[in-house]
Amino acid sequence: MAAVETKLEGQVALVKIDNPPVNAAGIDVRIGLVNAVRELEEDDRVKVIALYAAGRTFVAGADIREFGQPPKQPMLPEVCEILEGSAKPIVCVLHGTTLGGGLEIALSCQARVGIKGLKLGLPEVNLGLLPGAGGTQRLPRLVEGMTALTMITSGKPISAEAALEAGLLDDLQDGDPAEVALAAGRQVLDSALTPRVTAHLENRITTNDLDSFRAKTRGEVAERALKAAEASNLPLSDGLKEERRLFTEAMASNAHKGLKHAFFAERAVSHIPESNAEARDLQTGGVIGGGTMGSGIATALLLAGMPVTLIEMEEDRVAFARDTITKNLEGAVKRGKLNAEQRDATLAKLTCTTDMSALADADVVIEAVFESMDVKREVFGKLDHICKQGAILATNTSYLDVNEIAGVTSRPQDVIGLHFFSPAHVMRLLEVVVGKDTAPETVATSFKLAKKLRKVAVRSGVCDGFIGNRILAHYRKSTAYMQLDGAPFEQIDAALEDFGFAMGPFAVSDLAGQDIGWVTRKRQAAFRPDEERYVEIADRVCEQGWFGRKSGKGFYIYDGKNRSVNPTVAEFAQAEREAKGITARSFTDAEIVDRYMAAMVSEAARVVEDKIALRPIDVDAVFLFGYGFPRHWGGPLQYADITGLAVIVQRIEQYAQEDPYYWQVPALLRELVEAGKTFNDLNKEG
Ligand code: 3H9
Repeated sequence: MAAVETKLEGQVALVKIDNPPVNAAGIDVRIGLVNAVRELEEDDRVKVIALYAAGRTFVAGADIREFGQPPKQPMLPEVCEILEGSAKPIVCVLHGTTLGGGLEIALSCQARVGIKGLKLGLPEVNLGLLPGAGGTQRLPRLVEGMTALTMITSGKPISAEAALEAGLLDDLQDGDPAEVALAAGRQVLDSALTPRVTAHLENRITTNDLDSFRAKTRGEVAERALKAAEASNLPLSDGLKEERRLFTEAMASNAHKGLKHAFFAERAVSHIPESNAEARDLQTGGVIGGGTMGSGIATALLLAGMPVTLIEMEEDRVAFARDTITKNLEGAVKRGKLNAEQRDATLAKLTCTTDMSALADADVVIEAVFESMDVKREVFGKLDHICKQGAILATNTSYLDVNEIAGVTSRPQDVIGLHFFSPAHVMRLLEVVVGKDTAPETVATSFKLAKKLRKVAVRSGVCDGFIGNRILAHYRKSTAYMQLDGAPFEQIDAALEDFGFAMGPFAVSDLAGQDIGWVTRKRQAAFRPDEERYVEIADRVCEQGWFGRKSGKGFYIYDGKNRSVNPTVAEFAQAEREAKGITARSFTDAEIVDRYMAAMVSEAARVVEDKIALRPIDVDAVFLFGYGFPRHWGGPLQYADITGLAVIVQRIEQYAQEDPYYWQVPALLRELVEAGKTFNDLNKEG
């Protein structure tokens, strides 16, 4: 099958792009388009060219997999110039998601017809880039400056209706792309559609537009995109040159490397060994436990259109759960995800009861009760008796042994961990924890469920904390060590927020509630190795009843929306230093980030080494979608690749001079450095 095919219908030449899955403008499409236009220009029978695409969408952009590879001619900017310079008018019919290079192709044609449901956008900034095939120069010649600047710098798509109103589309139709293309070609022949060459139109970005965008545009990526758009004031050929220069600069940036990796991470995680197993159809859901987590999970299932039965122990807890879910759905109305009618219809699908036998017909039951093995064992023993055969029995535990939980049932093949992140109806990550006896069908069904819930599912093996919390438990200690050694906690938070985390680790503890970590530390005390350093500052804080936001005080003091540093924390730190004979020293912000990241990368490498995660990119996805990891770094192991693995090893070895127990170079990291490989090489292998 050729990526581009031509067919004559009288004087209209239909040119079809067919490059599944998303018709990306890879080399075959580019060559095909150039050849088609060249041949049709010579064909006297043809008066109009109508360009469209097969499948679910018109071209969704340049082929991202080609980025970073040696360039293949013709490049997309040249293809666009050839389309724009065509001796015969080209009308382009757009459907699905016409994005990036796809929209740039359309901008270079002489007329554009949309098909209802179409979305159009220039999402290049989401990849750390800017439109690089004339988008920053041609779009402002077709639409008003403010619209063009918004699309170029935000990356957000607009609807077909908005595009029609803005003048980006000449017409909007309903129907099959091939039929609409033929009709559009005939409209051009009949002069019902007037072709225009975008290059001949005036740029519509004004000085005022630029001033207002300069005032609000933040960050290297958007600023670079704005600069390119500004060049549309120049003659088109000069503007295109400036766009190319800035695009090349963006391509070499770390932000692009990280963001491209994040794009692929979201998709790569669905490639699992169980992909070919038959996934069951899940129509109805059950949730046990109506606390924040259970109610959030129930909300997520309801928002995916599933009827849900929620079980709580006491009647007042049942009422609380229903109330929480109602509030969650109200939030969805406020965010524009539901209207009032849909909210009511969704709530009508919820049953809250104390009677566990109501779960008998559920296709999937997710347990979200108190984190205690005894409680979980009891719940799963009951589920084994109540639930129908073939139902998925899932635990939302965040660290307990899924194999032990499965072991109390007569059907461990149907038991799996589905670890949601709070708030469960908002956070995108779902860790799918596969036990030793979990059947491939159960795994495949869980991934299908995640898709229905619009979550990013990542496959994890069984270990304490699975992928995310295991790594978190390790690197979180590095912040306590730095705090004891002299770095004020607010400096640590600020340095990491500056690096790109939405919140520093101490602010996160305050938000989550410090009592949770305190309970865990007490539980672990008996098993803590003698060589391990232990920092007591957080315990002192908890002993005062200062658990964070919910008690008005923690590391910070909270006053409505404002927070200030709790000065007593520094006193606790100093007292512990004096007791342990430690002299406080200062840390630079860069050192704080280096240590924190080295600790995170160490445990992440061990998680890959232990085969808890399938690939390094799975760990990256966990952190991007569940832990607020800065997207422009692409995840902890992509950060390690960008920084250089040898540099990370060298840092760990340097820190190990003061604490050889905590700072150990993982074997995998050392092997990669010795072999001159990166984590991304492992992604390609696996
Ligand atoms: C650009 O255009 C630069 C130009 O300005 C200048 C050039 C000089 N390339 O998301 P899905 C794959 S930058 C290659 O699951 P959906 C994807 O990896 C580009 N592959 O489907 C996945 O593969 P797999 C600007 C691509 O229906 C499969 O297609 N454009 C590309 O949920 C299915 O994808 C963008 O940034 C691509 N461009 O969503 C648009 N796109 O099955 C990026 C997708 O092996 N794409 N794949 O894992 C999207 O936003 C979504 O894919 C889309 C479909 C909305 C189109």
